[in-house]
Amino acid sequence: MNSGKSALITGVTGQDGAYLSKLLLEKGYRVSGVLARRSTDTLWRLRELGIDKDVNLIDGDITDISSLIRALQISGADEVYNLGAQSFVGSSWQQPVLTAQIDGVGVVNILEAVRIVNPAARFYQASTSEMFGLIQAEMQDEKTPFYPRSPYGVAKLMGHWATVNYRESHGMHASSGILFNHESPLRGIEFVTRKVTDSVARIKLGLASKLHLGNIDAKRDWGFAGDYVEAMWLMLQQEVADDYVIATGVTTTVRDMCQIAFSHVGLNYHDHVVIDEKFMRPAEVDVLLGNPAKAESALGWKPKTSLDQLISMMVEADLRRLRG
Ligand code: GDR
Repeated sequence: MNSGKSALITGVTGQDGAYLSKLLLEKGYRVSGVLARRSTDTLWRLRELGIDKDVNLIDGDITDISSLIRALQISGADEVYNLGAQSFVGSSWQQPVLTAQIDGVGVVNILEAVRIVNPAARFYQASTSEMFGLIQAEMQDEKTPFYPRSPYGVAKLMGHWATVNYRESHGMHASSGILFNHESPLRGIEFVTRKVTDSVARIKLGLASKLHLGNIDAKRDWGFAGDYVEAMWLMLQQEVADDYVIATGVTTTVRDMCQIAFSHVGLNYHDHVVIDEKFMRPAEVDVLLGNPAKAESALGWKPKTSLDQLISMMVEADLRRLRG
């Protein structure tokens, strides 16, 4: 089934890029991805989903506008999904300028490239609940004021407002998805859920005994990345571009998430988790809880996967990988 549509994804080798590529391929899109050659085995996620041969990879980088213009010309994209980012909050204190260049100025680069090459293309920006940071309302929605708490959150806020501004200044179909934490078996190992599920599998198999974590009292609204990429696509199918919070409406401490993961294999997290100052952040986002009501009423989108199901899926995948 060929939809005749073409999509370009930055960050195509990341967790969301891989799931979104799969979704769009299933919908009959031609899918191209901007491949930033920064790291080694960058294609493992596309390989795990069995689509590494189906995505057209174009060398480029979000910090290089000329490469984005070229990628837009080659792909002939009608839909552009900007998922490329320095996405680890913790690293943003060590690399604040690079984070600003990729997550802030990079968004202006791609918006400008779209405006020059094909201003009628629809644009999605990966915004984040980290923009709420020090929360200004118990439950955060599209109207909640922002208060970022990390160089990452600050840079993402620039990208968010740039997206709104291109919509309002140039009439572009540019939408910003304010996604709360979303996880999967394809999550990078540096993020807390995957760090926990990988450790749980290692401990269960006798390959490790301790898990060092930072602030386990932090609370997050965790959903499944596979559900969240559907919301991205839905945003670009609307007649009018807009901004949407994508979340589950449930918040859980890192501690309780650990408990779910360890108990899935019959272990007690108390016996294995060690608190390590090294993983504490200079400024923390203590609690996030999103209200996805607008996404439900306007997009017909609802999360389908509970945290229990998500963590079980991740622990099982890590057990399989380590056994294999
Ligand atoms: P986050 O995700 O910063 O919310 O951003 P992460 O999983 O890194 O942290 C979640 C919370 O867990 C606490 N924590 C630890 N975190 C990590 N990574 N490692 C630890 O050992 C650890 N111990 C405790 C953190 O302090 C934090 O409170 C993610 C990223 O994917 C962003 O790119 C995205 O924008 C947001 O989610 C939505």
